[in-house]
Amino acid sequence: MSFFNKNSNDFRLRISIEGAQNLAVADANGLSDPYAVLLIDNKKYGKTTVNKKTLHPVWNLHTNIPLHFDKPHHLIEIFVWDKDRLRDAKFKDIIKVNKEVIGDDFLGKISIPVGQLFDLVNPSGRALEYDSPQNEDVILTLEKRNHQDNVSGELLLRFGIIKGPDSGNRDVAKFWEDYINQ
Ligand SMILES: [Ca+2]
Repeated sequence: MSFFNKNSNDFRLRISIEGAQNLAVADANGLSDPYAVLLIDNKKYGKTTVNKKTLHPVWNLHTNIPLHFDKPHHLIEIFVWDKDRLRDAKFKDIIKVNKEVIGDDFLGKISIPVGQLFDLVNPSGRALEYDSPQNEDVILTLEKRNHQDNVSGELLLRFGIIKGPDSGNRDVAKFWEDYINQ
């Protein structure tokens, strides 16, 4: 039997938003200025830089998320947006445009229940260490919020567990199983 001291676990979930490909066109120049935002249970955990004038951004944003048994995470969401450069517009132009134009354009999202995360890399759903040789990039199709959204393309991610100095020899897969089934 294995039972962790639930007050002293020291595992983190590392999520890398590597980039995206074949994104929708949001701007008149036939390109977009994409960036992505990582949310977990509606809390913002990371935001990439804006890649200007491309449909194939490379971001490489790495975020390490502490995993605590007393505050389990449930839903990972990544939103992709097109940045619109308001700063370059003159004030008289800004007051002319309507709200629809001012807001950044939605380019797609993905939602992953935390308990199903490792199903994406592993048929067994068994958790892997981030640097494990068995770990690999995951390509996920971007989804719409509603049928009017102009969405295309895929998001490139890598994720895995990283062990902190206090995690000792504890098994990553067993830790994750306990974490999601608590
Ligand atoms: Ca733009």
